[in-house]
Amino acid sequence: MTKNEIADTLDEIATLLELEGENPFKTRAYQNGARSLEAMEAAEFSARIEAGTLGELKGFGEALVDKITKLHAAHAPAGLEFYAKLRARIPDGLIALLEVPSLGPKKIKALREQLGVESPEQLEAACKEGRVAALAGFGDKTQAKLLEGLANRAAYGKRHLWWDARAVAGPIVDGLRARPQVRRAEAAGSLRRGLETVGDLDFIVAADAGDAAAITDWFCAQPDVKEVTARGETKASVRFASGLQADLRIVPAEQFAFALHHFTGSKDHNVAMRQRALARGLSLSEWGLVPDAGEGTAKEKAERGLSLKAETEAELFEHLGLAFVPPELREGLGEIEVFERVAEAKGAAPRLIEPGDLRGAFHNHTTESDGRNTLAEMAAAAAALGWDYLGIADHSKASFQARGLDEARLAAQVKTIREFNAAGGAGVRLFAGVECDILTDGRLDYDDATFDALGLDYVVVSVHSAMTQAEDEMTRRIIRAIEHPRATMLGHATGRILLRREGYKVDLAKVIDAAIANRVIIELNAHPSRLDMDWRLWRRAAERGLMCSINPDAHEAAGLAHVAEGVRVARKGWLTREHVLNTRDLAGVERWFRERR
Ligand code: DGT
Ligand code: CA
Ligand code: CA
Ligand code: ZN
Repeated sequence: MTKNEIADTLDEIATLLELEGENPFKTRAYQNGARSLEAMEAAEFSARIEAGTLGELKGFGEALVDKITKLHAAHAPAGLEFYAKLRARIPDGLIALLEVPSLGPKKIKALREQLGVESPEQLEAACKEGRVAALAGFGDKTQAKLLEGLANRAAYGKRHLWWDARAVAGPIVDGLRARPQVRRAEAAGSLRRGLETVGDLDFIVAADAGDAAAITDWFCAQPDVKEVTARGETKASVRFASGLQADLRIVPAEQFAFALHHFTGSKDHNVAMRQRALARGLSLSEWGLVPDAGEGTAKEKAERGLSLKAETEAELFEHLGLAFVPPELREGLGEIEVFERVAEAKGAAPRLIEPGDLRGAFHNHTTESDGRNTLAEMAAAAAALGWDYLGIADHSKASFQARGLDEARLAAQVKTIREFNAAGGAGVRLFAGVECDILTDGRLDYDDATFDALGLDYVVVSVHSAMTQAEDEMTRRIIRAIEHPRATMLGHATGRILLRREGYKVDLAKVIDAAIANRVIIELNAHPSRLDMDWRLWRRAAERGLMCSINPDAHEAAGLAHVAEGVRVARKGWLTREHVLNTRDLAGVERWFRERR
C-alpha cells in the first residue's frame, strides 16, 4: 500500500478503536501517525521502510512502526491481521451509524452499550420509542435531530453532479459579491477544481471582522436554505432542500488567498504543498505562510503578522517557487513537479484547452432518431455558438428504441446534409456521420457495402446493448469495432451514468492501446452525467498519442452547450488544444477524416 493509503488506514483504525472505547491516547497515536505520514515525502518514507529507520522519528513507537511496515507490504488494509480482526469485531451497522449527522464514535458507543443499538434501523426504532432521549447526555432535542438525520441520510450522503452544484453555487457567489461588506468572494472545493461530482459547496469571503455577522446572516437566510447545520462568527454551514450542503468561511482580506487555496484543495495537493513549504522552513495553512520555527501555532503566527504576503494565489505559489497551478490540476497527481519546472523556466506551462478553442462538435442527434430538434435547428444553434461545423450522428438501426436509422433513412439523411451544405449551410458546414451500434460480437450495425455506398464523413461507434458482458468479452468486442476501417471515434467508452449506473466492465488500457494503434479517436462525452472517458485516464493516454474529441452527445439544441463541461474535465486530464480534434479548423477536420478513410 502507498503512504497515503496507509495514512487513511491509520485514521480508520483510530475511529474503529474509538467505537470500541479504546483510550484516547491510543487512538490519538494512530491519528498523529497518519498526519506525520501525510507530511512525509514519499521517497523518504520508502527509504525509511527499506532501512527500518521509521522508528527513529518522533511519534513512531514500535507497535505503530510494525503496523505501518506490514501495511506497506500488504495490498489492502485487511492484509494487516490487527486491522482485519478489529474490523471483523465491529458490525457493519455500527460503521453505517458514523454517517448519521451529529453522531460520533463516543455517542455510538454509548448507544450500543446502553440500548444495544448496532445499526441505523435500530437507532431509528430506539428514537421512535423515546429511549434515546432518556439517555444521559442525549435528551429530546438530540433525539429529534438524530431522527431527522436518519431520514435524510440518503440525501446527505449523496454527491451531486458538478453541473447541478454549479447551478446552485453561481447565484450564491453573485449574491455574496453584491453584499456591500464583501470584498472578495469565490467558490472553492471540488466545484472549483471541476470534479465530476461535488460533495458540498465551499465559499470563501474576504471581509472585515466587524462585518462577518451581517454576511453570515445573509448566507443563512437565503430562501432555499432548509436548515442551518452550523453557525459561528466567521463560518456557517447550511443545507438546501436538494440535500446539497454549503460551507461559508469569512476571513480577513490578507488571509484570503491562503484560505482560498486551502479550501480549494484537493487534500492531496495541499499535503504536497505543505511538504514543500516545510522543506523551506515554512508552514502553509489556511491562515498564511509562516516560519515553521518559533513559539505558537500557525494561526497565532499569522495573527502576529508573521505570514508572507499574498494578494493572489499566484503570489502564494511564487513564494514556494511554483508557477500558478490551475485549480483543475490540483489533484496531487504530479502538478507540483511540472509547475516547479515552469517557474524555473525549464519547461513550458501546459496551455490547457479553453472553451473558446472549440470550433464545432461531432456527436449530435436530431429528430430523425431520439433528438428533439431538427437538423436545421441543430445547425442554426451551432451557428449561433459561432461554430464552423457540426457533425450529425444519429443512432443506427439496432438502437430501435431510439428510432435508429436503417440504410435507406441514413442514405436520405446524408443526401439532405449534402444539399444543406450545397445551399450555403446557413453559416456552418455539416458533417454526415452516424452513431453506429457495436453489436454484441464487435461487428458494426451496417455492412461494408452499405458504408461504401453511404459515403459518410465519419462514424462514431458505441455500445448500447448487452452491457453486462464479462470484461474480456466486452474488451474484445470494443477493440474489434475500433479495428474496423470505418470507425472514426469511440463513443462513451464505459457507458457510465454518474451517480446512477456503473460503466460496463472493460479493460480501458487495452482499448486505449487499440485506439492509438488504429488512429481511432476516443470521445470525451461531455454530457454532465457521463463525462466518459474519465479525466483520470486522459493525461497519460494523450501523451502516448491518443486523440480526443469533446462530444456533447446533444439530443437537443441546448445540449450543444454541454461541451463546456467536457472542456472542464479535459483540463483536468491535462489536455491541450492539440489533443482535441474539434479545436481544428474545417480544413484540419476534413484532412483528419480523409486520412482516416
Ligand atoms: P467534496 O466536497 O467531497 O466534493 O470535496 P472537497 O475537495 O470540496 O472537500 P471538502 O469540502 O471536504 O474540503 C474542501 C477543501 O478543504 C479540500 O479539498 C481540502 C481542504 N481540506 C478540508 N479538510 C482537510 C483536511 O483534513 N486536510 C487537508 N489537507 N485539507 C483539507
Ligand atoms: Ca466541498
Ligand atoms: Ca466542505
Ligand atoms: Zn450513445
